[in-house]
Amino acid sequence: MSLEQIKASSGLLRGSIGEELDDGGDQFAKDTTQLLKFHGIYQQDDRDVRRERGRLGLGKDFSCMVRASIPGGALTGEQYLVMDRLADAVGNGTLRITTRQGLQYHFVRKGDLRGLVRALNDELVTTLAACGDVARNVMGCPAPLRDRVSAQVTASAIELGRHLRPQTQAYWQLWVDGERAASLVAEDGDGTDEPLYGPTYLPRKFKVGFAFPGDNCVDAYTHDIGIVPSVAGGEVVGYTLIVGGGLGMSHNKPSTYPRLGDPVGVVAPRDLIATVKAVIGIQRDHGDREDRKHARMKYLVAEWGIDAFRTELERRLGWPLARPGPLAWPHTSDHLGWHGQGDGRAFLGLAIPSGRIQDNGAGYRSAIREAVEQFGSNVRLTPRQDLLLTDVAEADRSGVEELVRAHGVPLAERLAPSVRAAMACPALPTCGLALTEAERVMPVLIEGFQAELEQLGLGDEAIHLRMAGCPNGCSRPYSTEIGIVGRGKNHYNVFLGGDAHGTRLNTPFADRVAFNELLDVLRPVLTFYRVERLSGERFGDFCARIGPEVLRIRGQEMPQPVAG
Ligand code: SRM
Ligand code: SF4
Repeated sequence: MSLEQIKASSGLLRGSIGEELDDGGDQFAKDTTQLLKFHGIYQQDDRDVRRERGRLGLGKDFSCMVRASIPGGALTGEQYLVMDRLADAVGNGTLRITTRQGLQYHFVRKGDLRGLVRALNDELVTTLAACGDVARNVMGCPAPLRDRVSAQVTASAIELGRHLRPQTQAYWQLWVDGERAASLVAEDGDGTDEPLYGPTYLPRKFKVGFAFPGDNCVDAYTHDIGIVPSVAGGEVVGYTLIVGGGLGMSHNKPSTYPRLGDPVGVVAPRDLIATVKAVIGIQRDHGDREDRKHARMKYLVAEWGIDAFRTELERRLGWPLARPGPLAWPHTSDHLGWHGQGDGRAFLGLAIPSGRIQDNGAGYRSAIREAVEQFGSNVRLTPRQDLLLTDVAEADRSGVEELVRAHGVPLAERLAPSVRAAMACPALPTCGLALTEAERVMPVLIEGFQAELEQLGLGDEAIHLRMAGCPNGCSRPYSTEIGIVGRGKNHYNVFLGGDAHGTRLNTPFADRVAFNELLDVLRPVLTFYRVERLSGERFGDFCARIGPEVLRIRGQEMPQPVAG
């Protein structure tokens, strides 16, 4: 069956999930795995042991990745502690912060799924629509500032997320014994149909994120809909909608490509939800349902052009959209370190390597858990896979710092800027699409990269590097200064020239570079940059100004530093 047929015949995402949960086996049928995604669950297998098990005539070692959808990445301390405890009960003892402010459990056995999803729902944390052909977790700038604008942006992200959630009863019946958690009851229906999505949901995944005015930490141009508030008199007076972003592509398939969205119009706060739904309606009705490699809304926007897209949107809305003005991003922030919240309390942003919360070397898991337990902090997850301990009383600052240090967790100011900016996707051994490693080799890569920078006298420069195990781009490697993208076993393509504010895509620079030659490829360009950059020019801007051809030739002409 095609995925469209699977969705259509599933009875609003029910299929045979219930029967298969009870069948005592270790895996789900192929069609069921497609439906499970809408419930936040991916069937995977441990790729580290695939070959050996095959040699022994054993089947794959199946388990599941379970993704919680957390609007704006905001969790109460109590919710976080339950999620932390569950990581001991199921999976591999880690929690993985995602690039969309979700939290993932890996290696969850089929028999543990019901207990895990129910326990999350007991804490009002849902996995519904964390994956699948629906609007996913609505992102939002995580800084917990207590001014009116921040409060409006966070509240809008949460409210919009509720309106976009699927209405199906299947989720509640399968996982939560038919009872719908009170705060999660969807806004727009009774659960017996899908007024927004229809029975076949969307042609493909759909992503929405709210930036904070002037701060593009959510990478607003990479979403199907990026939402940028405009502020006057200390409050949000409108939202610019950017439509048609998306990063996934396939090597050797030029018809697939990363794309940054285009601003389509400005709407008043009261019209935001209707307008977002109207955009989703366009993708639902016109998105490609034949070819999943061509099904994201970015292709619709690219092929229609933004003017035709706006015309259709205005037709559906019945009113003209105000034209967008220029957007400025003066201070895109990683939100790490100490910051005041504006309410007499403070938050501490901790850099979590590749978002993996674990006790391995440094005690990230213990430090965060104990800080929440002892100081009553709440938690925010950031779009860069980091974590903020929020609502810390001024008097507790030194206590929190001591605790974090005692677990060997470095404070952000002790990390080099490039190290704290680095991101990698999970890749091997869990991701079924990975062509090669990412998260597991990032520590070696970023340490070597930082050593190169220091040798060149660039150690204090914030040069943003993101790595992905395949071209799907889950760590958003194309909207940053250096993208390292899996090409094949142990080989990567290198992209250069994006900017640190996510407003420009990078472009291909080198193909099929072996992992241990990546620094050899970057070193000449970094040397060229050191010698010829303009005053204050960032690395990505330099690479974009010079262009890949000249970078390649001139980089090779540069005298290289002598080791030692
Ligand atoms: Fe992703 C598929 C992990 C953010 C583009 N992504 C996957 C799967 C589920 C693999 C699969 O389909 O079998 C990965 C699971 C790996 C694992 O073991 O955990 C996976 N994606 C992730 C996460 C966990 C990466 C991370 O380092 O945090 C992120 C989860 C976010 C969340 O909480 O929802 C994640 N994925 C992204 C992003 C970034 C973003 O959304 O800001 C992108 C690029 C933006 C975009 O969507 O265009 C992204 N993931 C993809 C794609 C390519 C989509 C496309 O349009 O071509 C796939 C493959 C697919 O959908 O067919 C994919
Ligand atoms: Fe998997 Fe590729 Fe996404 Fe990495 S970028 S998590 S390898 S799909």
